[in-house]
This record gives sequence, structure tokens and C-alpha cells, in this order.
Amino acid sequence: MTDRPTRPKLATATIDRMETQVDPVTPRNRIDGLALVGIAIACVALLAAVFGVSLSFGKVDDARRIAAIAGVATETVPVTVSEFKIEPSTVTVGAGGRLQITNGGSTQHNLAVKGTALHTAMIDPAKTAMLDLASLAAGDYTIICEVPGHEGSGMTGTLHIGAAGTAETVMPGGAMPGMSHGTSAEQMDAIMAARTKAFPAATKGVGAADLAPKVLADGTKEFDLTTSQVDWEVEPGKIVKAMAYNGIVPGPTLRVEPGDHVRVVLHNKMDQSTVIHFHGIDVPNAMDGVPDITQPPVKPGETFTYDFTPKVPMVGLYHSHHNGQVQVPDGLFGAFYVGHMTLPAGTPKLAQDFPMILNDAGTIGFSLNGKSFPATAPVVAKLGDWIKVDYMNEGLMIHPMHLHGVPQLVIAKDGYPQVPHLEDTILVAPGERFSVLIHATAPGVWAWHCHILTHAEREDGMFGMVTALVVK
Ligand SMILES: [Cu+2]
Repeated sequence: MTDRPTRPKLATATIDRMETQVDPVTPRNRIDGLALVGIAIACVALLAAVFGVSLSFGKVDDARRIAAIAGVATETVPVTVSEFKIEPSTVTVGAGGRLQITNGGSTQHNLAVKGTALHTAMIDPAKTAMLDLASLAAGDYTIICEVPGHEGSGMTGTLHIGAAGTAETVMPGGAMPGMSHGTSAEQMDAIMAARTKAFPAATKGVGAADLAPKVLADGTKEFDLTTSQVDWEVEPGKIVKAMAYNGIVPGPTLRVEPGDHVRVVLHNKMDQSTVIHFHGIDVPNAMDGVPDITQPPVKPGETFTYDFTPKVPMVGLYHSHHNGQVQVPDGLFGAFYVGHMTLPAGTPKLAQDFPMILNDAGTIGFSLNGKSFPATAPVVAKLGDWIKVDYMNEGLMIHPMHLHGVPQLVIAKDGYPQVPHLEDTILVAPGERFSVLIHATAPGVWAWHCHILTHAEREDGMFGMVTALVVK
């Protein structure tokens, strides 16, 4: 990170007041209350569904009883469906087992076993459904998504049902074993510890690096952004097909000052059209980057120049607005800063100031600045440091970003100053930006993660939207 804003030191008493200022009843607290009621209703519905299934399948219970007598727990194998694939493409399940199907895509999918009556209901994005396989004899089956056109687009795979009493290890995506089949607590702990101890794991490529503009003779700041399809290492060994600006995810961080004449030259080297929308930035209508509303799509091989002079200081974003539900989560996003935010009176000089861009979909999946734990970057601070973080959500879901150890002082939403107030969990919806100050007053390694636990933890340990604040 470069160009840290420098702020004058002010009286400690002011800082102390700022730190203890708490807003006890914000609308967000009320939303949390409503969310709790929703979760309670969902839990009751889930229990009803589970009992409903177990009552209606006598055969299933028999298979489970046999499995139980044989000392084998019911195996639950995770499967992810998305546009347009089933992962893993070969699923192996012991007799009496079941599938836990998560929709990692952005539209509805289901999972069906071809040639049988077994299928799930339609699963909404980010939702999960169970599919009991105990009625299937040992052998190989074809699994598909039944949404018209999805099977033909690639949503097909093989389901292998093992013989009764077999315990087969399944490693979807090379990472997540089907744990419940004879995995001891010790084995599970060891698998989890291996992931966590790998943090911070080295991977190829670092996103969000600052890009210095070319300064033209008249003072215009010009940035070249080239889109291309690249291999991106999300976590060690997990290399995905991403779409990237200048080869990195997130794309380069662009910084200008209010009143700067800015040109962003987009070179499209992908095999599909694209555009750039400058999210939150004051641009003239013709530069708004929405295909067929303000400009034609920029076709493969074409170049388009965005030309504007932003005047309002902003914590903004730039991203695709064409086939955006694919192009953005697959990597076409980056931070765009206009000037520096006015910090609350009394804020000392910041030791660090950086964007943390959230994503949860596409080929990249659950990630912070383009990386999944343990490849996420820890934030290393000295005791007493002040740090500014701009959460920016480029995903399809909401993420409550929770930091252990010290509270977060929210100072702005979407680049607009708010009355500073402390929170320990910041709810960041898609498109939103929240700017927070963190005062590193507690030594230690503090977990920092999205608190929707399926975005951060799974049977083989922590993954996705997890990093740490390390205070020395
Ligand atoms: Cu999340």
C-alpha cells in the first residue's frame, strides 16, 4: 500500500471519546432482531423437513440402521451446483449416504439422479438441500440439474454408490473430505489444523495493487485496463478460470483527486463483450458504462475510453456491467478512490489504509481481495496503530464482517461520512462500502471473518472469507 493519508495528531481525550461513542439502537440492530426471527423460523422449517424425510422412507431408515450396526455413520457428501457445473463431477457415496447440495451459483438449480425419482426441489443461490440416496443400489448413476438447458451446458456428473458398509473418502475440489464416514475427532482436528497452520499461504498473484496513472501533458490521469481470461490461484493449488483487469483479482486500485481529468482506457481481450461502470463515482451519463443504455458493449478486441472529471470525494468501485452476474464475481472488479475521506476529528496518522473487497460467487467464490483462506493476507499491525479498512461488497450475498479482539469504528457508508459509531460486526450488502477505523489496542492474532459461518468454515477447516488482524 502506498500514499497513506497523513492526518495531524490531536488530543488523546478526543480519541477516547470517539472510541467510547456507541450508538445503542441503530436500524441495523433492529434488522438483526428480524433476522433472528427469520433464522428461528428457518430452523423450525428445517427440522420439519428432516423429520418429514426420515418418516417417509422406511428403506432409508433400514439402510441407516444397518450402517449404524456396522459402526458406520451416515455419510453426507457435499456437492456444489453452479453455472454450469456440478462439483465434484464424480461423487462417491457409501451405501445409505446422502448428498448435501449447495447452490454456489447465482440462479436456481437442482440436482436429480437420472433414471430414478430422486431429485431435490429448486435450490436458490447460496441455499442448501439434502438428497437421500439410501434407496439406490450400489452402482454408477448420472446426476444432472433439471433446469431446462443446464444439463446440456455442463451440469452433469457421475454418482458412484459404494457397496454396503464401505467407507470411501471423497475429496471434492481436492479439499473437502466427506468427513462423517469413520473420521475420528483427532483426524478432523488434524485436517483443520493443517489448513489453519498454512496461513498465510503463498499463492501466485496479488490483487488490488495500486496502479500509477500515466500523466499526460495537460495533467490528465490516464489508466489502461486490459480485460482477459486468466488462471487465478484462489488458495494453494486451487486455480480457477477468472476474468481479470490487468491480470489480477481484484483489478488494480485506481486513485485520483477531486477535479482530476481522468481517462480509463479499456482494452477488451476477452472472448465476450464487456463495459466498465464506475460505481459511486460522479461521471457524465455517457460514461456510466451500462450497455445499450449509455454505450454499446465493448466487443472482443475493441477499446473504449472513459473520460470524466469526478469532483466528489468517494470510496468507489469499478466493475463490469455486462453479463455482470458472471463477469463481476469471476473477477472484473476493483477499488476506485477519489481523494481521501475526512476522518473524525482526533484520528491520528493511519498506519494502514486499504480496501477489503468481498466476493462469494463465480469461479472465485468466497474470498477477500480475490483470495480464500489460508491464502488471504493477514493485516499486521503494531500495538496502538490506527488502520482504515474499506469493505466493498462485489459478491451476490450480504456479509457480516466480524473482527475479534477490538471493535470497528464505522465512519462512512458508500463513501459518505456517518456519525462515527462502534460495531463489532459490519453488515455489508452487495454494492455497499463501509469504511471503518480499527485501533489495534489488543496484542495477539485475532480472527477476522464473515460471520455467515458457511462462508468461513467447513468440515475440513476454515476457508473463504477469513483473515486475521495480527497485533504485535
Ligand atoms: Cu459472508
